[in-house]
Amino acid sequence: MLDKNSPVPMYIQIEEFLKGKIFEEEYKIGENIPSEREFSEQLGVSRMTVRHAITNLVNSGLLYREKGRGTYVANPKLEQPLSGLTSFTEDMRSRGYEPSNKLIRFEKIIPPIDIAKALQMKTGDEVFSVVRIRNADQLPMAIERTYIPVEIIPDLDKSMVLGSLYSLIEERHHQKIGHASQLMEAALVTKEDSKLLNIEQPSAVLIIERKSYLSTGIPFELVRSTYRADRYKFISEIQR
Ligand code: 16G
Repeated sequence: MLDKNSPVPMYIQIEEFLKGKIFEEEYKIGENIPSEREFSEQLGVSRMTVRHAITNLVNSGLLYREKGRGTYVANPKLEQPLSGLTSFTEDMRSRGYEPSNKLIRFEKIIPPIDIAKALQMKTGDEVFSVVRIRNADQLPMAIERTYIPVEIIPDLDKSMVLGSLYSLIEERHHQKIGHASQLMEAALVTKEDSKLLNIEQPSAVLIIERKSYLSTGIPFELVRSTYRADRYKFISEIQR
């Protein structure tokens, strides 16, 4: 199966061998693959070579590593359109995943000056500072750090942010969500976020900062989201 005399490097042969097992579904989505040690014994190559092959497949999104647990076959990355102003809950439901949130922080604070400015608030006005891990079918997809002016939802409490913020605004508060501006950048996951997202360091993440406005033109949220780059692709339609 592996040809030590071939000019094709051993790690590439192992990559092809593993890809074959994944495409033939011998290793199924979400399943643990054998350890580096097991492969190196089975294939008669060094662990370094096996690690090289596995790392390449992790980088290309076919496999992912979970801290202290092993390597798994990844779901194909989720394709997230960059066009509509949709919520996480809507995005996941439309794809057949069950969204859930883990609340990491919920505080009422006086925001740092840059946040107050972005949200067009007066000095001394308070915001809710909310940190949530957003899961799809129990798997962490992103961390969202959200600032919401207290004035927008004065009675906001912990239990409410365990559900959808957008439906709270639209259905309970009968406010219309209008538009948003977004910026996206690549980064390496921080130590804190690697724990929250259950990924290794170093791993790539995508950061999206969204400022959203009610249809009245008043900003109602400033959100910094950290998405797992091994779970997401962002897509958009463009025209000439
Ligand atoms: C999305 C939004 C975020 C918004 C959240 C509301 C991006 C980059 N971010 O994740 O700004 O707060 O949805 O979701 O898309 P929810 O209604 O499920 O709480």
